[in-house]
Amino acid sequence: MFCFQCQEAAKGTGCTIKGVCGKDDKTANRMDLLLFVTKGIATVAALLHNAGVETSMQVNHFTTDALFSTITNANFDIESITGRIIKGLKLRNELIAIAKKENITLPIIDELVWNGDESSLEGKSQTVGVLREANEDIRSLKELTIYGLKGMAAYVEHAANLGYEEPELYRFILRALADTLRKDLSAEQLTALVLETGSFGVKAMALLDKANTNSYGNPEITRVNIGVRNNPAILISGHDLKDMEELLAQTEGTGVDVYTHSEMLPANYYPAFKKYKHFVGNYGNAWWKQREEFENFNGPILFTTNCIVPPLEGASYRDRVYTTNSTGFPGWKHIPARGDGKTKDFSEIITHAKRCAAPTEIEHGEIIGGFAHNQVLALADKVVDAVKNGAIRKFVVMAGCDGRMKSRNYYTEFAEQLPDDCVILTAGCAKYRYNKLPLGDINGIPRVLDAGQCNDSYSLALIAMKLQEVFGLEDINQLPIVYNIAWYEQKAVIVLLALLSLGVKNIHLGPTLPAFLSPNVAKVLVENFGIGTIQTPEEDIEHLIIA
Ligand code: FSO
Ligand code: SF4
Repeated sequence: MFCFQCQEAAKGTGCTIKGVCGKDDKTANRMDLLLFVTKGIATVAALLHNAGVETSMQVNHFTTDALFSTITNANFDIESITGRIIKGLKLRNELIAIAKKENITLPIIDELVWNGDESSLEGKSQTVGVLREANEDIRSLKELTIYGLKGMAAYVEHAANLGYEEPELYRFILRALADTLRKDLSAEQLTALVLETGSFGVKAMALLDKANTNSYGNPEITRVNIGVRNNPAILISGHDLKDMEELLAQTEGTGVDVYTHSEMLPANYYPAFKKYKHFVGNYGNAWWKQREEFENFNGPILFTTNCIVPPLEGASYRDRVYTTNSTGFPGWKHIPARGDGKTKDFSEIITHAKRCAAPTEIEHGEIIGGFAHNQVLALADKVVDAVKNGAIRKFVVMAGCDGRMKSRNYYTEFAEQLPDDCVILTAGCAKYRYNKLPLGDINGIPRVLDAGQCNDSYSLALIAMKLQEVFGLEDINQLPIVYNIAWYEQKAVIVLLALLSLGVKNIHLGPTLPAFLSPNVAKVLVENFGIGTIQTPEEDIEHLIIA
């Protein structure tokens, strides 16, 4: 195996024996093979599209699901990855048959020729990894594109689950994926593809924002309970709001409470979910603390997306975790997709919850959030006044992910040491590093404004654009906003590429730069976009805020 897609890549270069995330080598290779098959599908689909031939929704959905299921910490279940490969080969062959009928000449590439049966999957999977591309700069640009596409696929899938789909997004994903197989693209052309991926990332986040807010209302200022009640309960993790809605509806009146976990915390901010009296609040922290927190939760846990941490051998919660969508874990029960026009069936989890004790309290109190674009813009006058009269010196965008590396204490220390006249704008699970600190407010504006999930970084970009307009600035970089972003997995990659495509410069990225950036590609990002990494909190505050 060779995998270097996330921030935890072993030794800062890549995992080769077993993933730091817990992914074993066979599963990692099998994921490479799934991407190999998916790239074949994308190649034929893109050629069909060029010839004006439509492809089915099945192609779109297969592709986004394949990309999503290979995101870090989403799926550890080799069987479910294998099932996707077999389904993918069938789909690819159907597309090839259509292309032949249309007299479209297909390239002679392994991705379209190989037709392995199940016995050959393992051998083949060892030969199709990212190191197949020998040129490290070309590899870097292609993988940067693919990781951006994985993040985008996640957002597109969530929007689709709410009934919001845009053909141009699917077409782009397929075309870009096909382009990563081409041998004739130069480094310059691939750099352009990376940036184009970022601009489609903006569109994907905008679509998901529309899907979420049209379905559930605009997030609003909310005090979220982090304590517990005495009823048995279900903990829902991940990002999928459609699952959240259906779980709340199906648990209503059953005596089973619902709590959010990690990236699902922002579900508390949506008006449509507030009507449920059994929706208690949020339990626990960012994804990487789940081993301890799940022990204490006592009831069943539902993963709607990443981040899963493989449980320890003797973990008491092993038999009370459920997955759905692109997630999977060997031995855990998987809740099947909803049939057309039907809801998912969560009855087994609800019955399971009734057998369990109520959660053990691990924290008490409230946290505040709900500062997505609509809410912040409703406070725009107050915010603009505070900037004009000097009460707010700077905004620091600290969106992104949290992770288990010790070096991430930096973000807590940075937040603690930030001068009192600075406000943190956040989104994603990065917030758990500082959202429970007593950072106070500035004239009633909390010093940590949480917009929501990582995809709600879109809100932060909208807020910046609005402020640019209000202050009459020509360039978004003239705003008193600095960017100190923490990344972990591929959804943060699409957020980063989206910000770059919007013209945001001088983003600081930590705790380390991606292993998949070759020195030359990193140099291009530094020279053209001023991308930097982090130093100490003291040095960075001096450099970003004070200087
Ligand atoms: Fe976190 Fe995991 Fe949102 Fe990611 S829970 S790390 S960027 O999946 O998705 O912030
Ligand atoms: Fe390693 Fe990250 Fe890949 Fe897991 S996802 S194998 S930790 S690089």
